[in-house]
Amino acid sequence: MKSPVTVAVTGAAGQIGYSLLFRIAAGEMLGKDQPVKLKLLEIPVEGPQKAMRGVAMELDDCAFPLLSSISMHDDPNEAFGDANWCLLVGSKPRGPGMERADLLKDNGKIFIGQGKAIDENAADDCRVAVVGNPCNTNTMIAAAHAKRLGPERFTAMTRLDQNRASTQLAQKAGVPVTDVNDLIIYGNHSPTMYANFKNATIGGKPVTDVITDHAWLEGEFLTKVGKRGAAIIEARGLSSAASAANALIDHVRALSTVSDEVHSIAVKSDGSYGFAEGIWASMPVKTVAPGTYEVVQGLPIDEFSASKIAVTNDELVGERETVKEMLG
Ligand code: NAX
Repeated sequence: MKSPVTVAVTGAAGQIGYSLLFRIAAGEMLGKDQPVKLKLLEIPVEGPQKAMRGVAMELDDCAFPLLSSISMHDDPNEAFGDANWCLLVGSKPRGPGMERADLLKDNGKIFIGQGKAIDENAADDCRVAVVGNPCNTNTMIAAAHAKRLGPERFTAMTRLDQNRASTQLAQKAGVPVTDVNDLIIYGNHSPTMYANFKNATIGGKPVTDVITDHAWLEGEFLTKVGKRGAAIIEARGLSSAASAANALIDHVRALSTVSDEVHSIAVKSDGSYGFAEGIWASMPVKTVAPGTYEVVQGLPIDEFSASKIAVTNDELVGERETVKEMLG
């Protein structure tokens, strides 16, 4: 039996947490032979703390063979202690009438504290994946407050956008989603993201050869993917939860598994693909060692793609400007 991997999850009483924790405990994220210790974090308020205790009771009631232990916390320093993976799901939702800038600043404060707590307490090999929005910029803030762990350990999730876009292409082409490859999200996890269909393939052929309605690709497809989160809220009355949890499972599994598969992760930009250096932007990455990625270089970017990347880059640069006093 392998020794357990410690996974800390914030926002454990939230709706993504409720879809995520059971799948981690069932071995779907780190493997069916990999025991896990779960460390759950919630805000120090009785309602969420009580709800978290309920989730832990249900985890107990599943008798998962791979779940070695569960602990519950209201202090990030304890929750992140010895963690090999920190999954930062919890953050404050945008309230009615709240400006995006206020959300950035409010949530930024959470990620200053969590970045420091991870850096001071987590295991040496710790990897961090951020889901809580605005996730790209929250990741930048957390990484800015980590001195021991390098910025390459901090990633933000755009896998849900990749999964959404791949399915839209498959449905339009009338093929199974497994026929769609190399669909990569560029930029921010926001409606400005660019789902780069130009380099993607369907059944090994360029998407633009299979789907000849190019106006749909350049228009409705991109808008649909960018606004899918809002469409889910409209339909369900709640934001995406099971699909977000599923995407985080995919994100961590892809990042833990060495392969030639190219996947979308928001990472610290080194200037590749026209992104400003130092922002966290989604790009094509390949996993070269467990937990370690490389940005895939040299993929062709035509004028249309460059113009889309410029828009999402500008938004990310603007977000960095809004939170600049939080970057240490
Ligand atoms: P919920 O509001 O259901 O749950 C969030 C939980 O986080 C709450 O229980 C809250 O008490 C807790 N929390 C807040 N601040 C915390 C802190 N400082 N430490 C620990 N816990 C804290 O939201 P849920 O639907 O689970 O969504 C969580 C986050 O994911 C939101 O920010 C949401 O915007 C974001 N999303 C990101 C997606 C992505 O693709 N990157 C897609 C889905 C989702 O919208």
